[in-house]
Amino acid sequence: MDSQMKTIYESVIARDPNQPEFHQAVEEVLDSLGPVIDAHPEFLPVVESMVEAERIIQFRVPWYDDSGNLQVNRGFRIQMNSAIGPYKGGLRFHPTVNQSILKFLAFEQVFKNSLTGLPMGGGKGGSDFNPKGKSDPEVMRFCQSFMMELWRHIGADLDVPAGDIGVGGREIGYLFGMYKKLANEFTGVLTGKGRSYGGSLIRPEATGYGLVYFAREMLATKGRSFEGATVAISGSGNVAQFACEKVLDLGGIPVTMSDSGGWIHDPSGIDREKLAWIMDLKNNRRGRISEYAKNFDGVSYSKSEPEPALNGLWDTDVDVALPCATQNEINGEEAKMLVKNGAIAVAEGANMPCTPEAVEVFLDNGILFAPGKASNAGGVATSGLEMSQNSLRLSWTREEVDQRLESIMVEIHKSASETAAKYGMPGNYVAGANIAGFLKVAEAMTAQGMI
Ligand code: NDP
Ligand code: 2IT
Repeated sequence: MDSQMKTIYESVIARDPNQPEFHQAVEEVLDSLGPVIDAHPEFLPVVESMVEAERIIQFRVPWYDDSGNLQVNRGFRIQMNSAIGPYKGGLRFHPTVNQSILKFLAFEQVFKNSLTGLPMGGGKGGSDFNPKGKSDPEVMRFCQSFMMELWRHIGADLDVPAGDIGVGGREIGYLFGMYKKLANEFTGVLTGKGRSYGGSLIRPEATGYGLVYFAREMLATKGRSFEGATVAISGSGNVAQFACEKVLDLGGIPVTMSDSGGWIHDPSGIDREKLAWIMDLKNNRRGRISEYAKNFDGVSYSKSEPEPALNGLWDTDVDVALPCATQNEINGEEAKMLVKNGAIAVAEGANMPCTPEAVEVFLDNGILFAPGKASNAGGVATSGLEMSQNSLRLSWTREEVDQRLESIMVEIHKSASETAAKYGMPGNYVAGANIAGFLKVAEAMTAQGMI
């Protein structure tokens, strides 16, 4: 890392020594920015400022469970950067949620949203609430209590949350209903809404579809495609499901999926019928992926270790890997397994699923590697399209939204690869995405007087 960047990195650690995920996300970006600051020394103060959130909101979320007991969770919203548009980014409900994880996600979101070319700043929020095993009324009461505080901090022109881990259509519906009641207005304050109340077609599919569009562009630079390619996918939630669907559309063969309990390997391929079964299992029955191995022949199921990493999923013989579960799920050793097994490309569907060691292994071994802030940007990009439709008070067709999504992903690929080449790191999508995302925000912050 460049010495000026190192000084900034050390000050970030000194300010918040107990935020390892945030440090990791900052380090990855600062590692890329040295050459930009050499070319634009005037942007050094921008870097110093960007690593500090504009505003952090933390609040108590009390709610009553079905047995009448009071439960108390913690809610957050990190408003990271509003230089190029209203704060925008998802809400995560997962027991591991804390300020470090949400700051890392909000920081990534700033660069990702800039890359989409749409006017969106970066934010993230959520709670340590665990939706698993909760009844619908419990989830509803929690969401209503969460919004009872959050509503005063958000707005269609101020901060527009959406889904992330543990927050899907059901939660967005409950959150939107409560916002509408409290604010006494119907606006596009959340994205990922249901179709009947202002949601965009393709938003549920967008992150997974966009990921595969991006990976397709990356593979094409080496004359490769998804046709006949074997694909390892982790996760079995929103991003994983629609990544799987688009891989099938493009002629690929998905062979793995996972959840926090373990992972399945289906050597004959997860076809459309099996994928529909997984979608029903996960979205309606809220069951475990282990059931897949009981339901279909020739499938192996392995339990995960307590940690998301080191669970063996990545030691499969595949051409492409699409990690779509959570942060730090592929470590250096697992990256080496993918290299050994002949993988040609890794594209991040999740946010920061590859550790810095894993990324180094991919780059050193000439594996095509797409960082999440570029390859999973299709979700938030389509959220941006939902905001546009809400402002226009009309809705576009599936085809129109999908075409816009696809062209945004093609543009992000182009911008990341051209920027990497311009700064002397051809093929390095990490550097390309960080630099391209940074430059737009840096110009806007400078023009606005660095406030
Ligand atoms: P979902 O909640 O729909 O699915 C998450 C999946 O990952 C589930 O299968 C879940 O298993 C698994 N998972 C979550 N945490 C862990 C863990 N600690 N260890 C092992 N497995 C885990 O979330 P999404 O699909 O929306 O999000 C997945 C990733 O994609 C996240 O990193 C998110 O930030 C990122 N992302 C999401 C976008 C979106 O539009 N939704 C946009 C861009 C990025 P289980 O059900 O057992 O918990
Ligand atoms: O990480 C992400 O980009 C998301 N969870 C989607 C955010 C959004 O506002 O659609």
